[in-house]
Amino acid sequence: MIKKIRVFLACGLLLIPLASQAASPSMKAKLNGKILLQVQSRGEAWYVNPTDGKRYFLGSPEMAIGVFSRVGLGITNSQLLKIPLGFNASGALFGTQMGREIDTDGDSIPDEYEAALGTQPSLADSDNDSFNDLDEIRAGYDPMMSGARLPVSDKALANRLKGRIVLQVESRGQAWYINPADGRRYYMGTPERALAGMRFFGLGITNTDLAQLQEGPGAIASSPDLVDCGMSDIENEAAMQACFGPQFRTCSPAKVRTEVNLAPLIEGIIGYEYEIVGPRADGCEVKSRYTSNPNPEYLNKNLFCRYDNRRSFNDAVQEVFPALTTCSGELKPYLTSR
Ligand SMILES: [Ca+2]
Ligand SMILES: [Ca+2]
Repeated sequence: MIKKIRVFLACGLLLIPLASQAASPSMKAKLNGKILLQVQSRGEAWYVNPTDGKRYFLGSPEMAIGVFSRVGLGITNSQLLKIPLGFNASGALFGTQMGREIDTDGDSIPDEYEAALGTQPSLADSDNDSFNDLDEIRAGYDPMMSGARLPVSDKALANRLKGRIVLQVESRGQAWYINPADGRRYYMGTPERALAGMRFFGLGITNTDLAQLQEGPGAIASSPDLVDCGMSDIENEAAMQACFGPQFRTCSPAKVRTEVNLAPLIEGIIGYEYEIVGPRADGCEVKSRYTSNPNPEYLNKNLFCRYDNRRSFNDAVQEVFPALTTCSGELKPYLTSR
């Protein structure tokens, strides 16, 4: 085998593939944060997650929403407002298909989009200042506060998030795509708008180039029957049996929050949330994140772990922490480096 390769090298026959291999790190960097369409196949869409350089299969628009919730970075509403909004060439809000979506107040912002923007779905002029919501947003005014301007754009923040998917954690986790080309945010929180985004932002890619990127894990299935178990002490077996424990045994969608008061050692509260994603070959996948932490760097970052759901949740967690060998996600390096 080695001999064969040497013969090829000597003949210069490998020059072309070698050249493309040598170019691959920069090609990979260029693809970070992009949405790709497999032109030599049936136009399947992929998203290249800039944090790990892996490609994530978007499949259907519904699946795309599930991928976004896996790879997305949580963002507060006040941060989100500092990233300028993207519009269609016509000046309409990106991805809207008026006439095909419910727009109760007829202000050209569909009801669902109003929820993401924080405006009133039943009032075309949410703050009653005689200017309608869309005109205010386009002119840089706050549609919810008469006379107030929208926050000034934070260029550094927008640049840092270029190519990322961000999730409105203070709302319903809606996804926005920060377009690497213009640093603006484009709403992709519904299947219709995810499809519009895949069509608009999708770049054609050959199967050979696509194959150079490692494939990431699949989407998180959206779970309308997610059970919210509220606040519980996860170390207390009796308390856990009320709601989250049985859901974990069967690996059914549920979430639970837990809180630890750090006083009197230091002032502060650690809040942590667990959300069951679904069954995997080697156990039950659970997504978790800090809901409060004195160190803001830990907030809004996800950790995905496989737990042994033949055991109690507390035992399963004890087994996985602190080595986190069955875990991945943005929070992992923060928890394993010290
Ligand atoms: Ca509306
Ligand atoms: Ca108004």
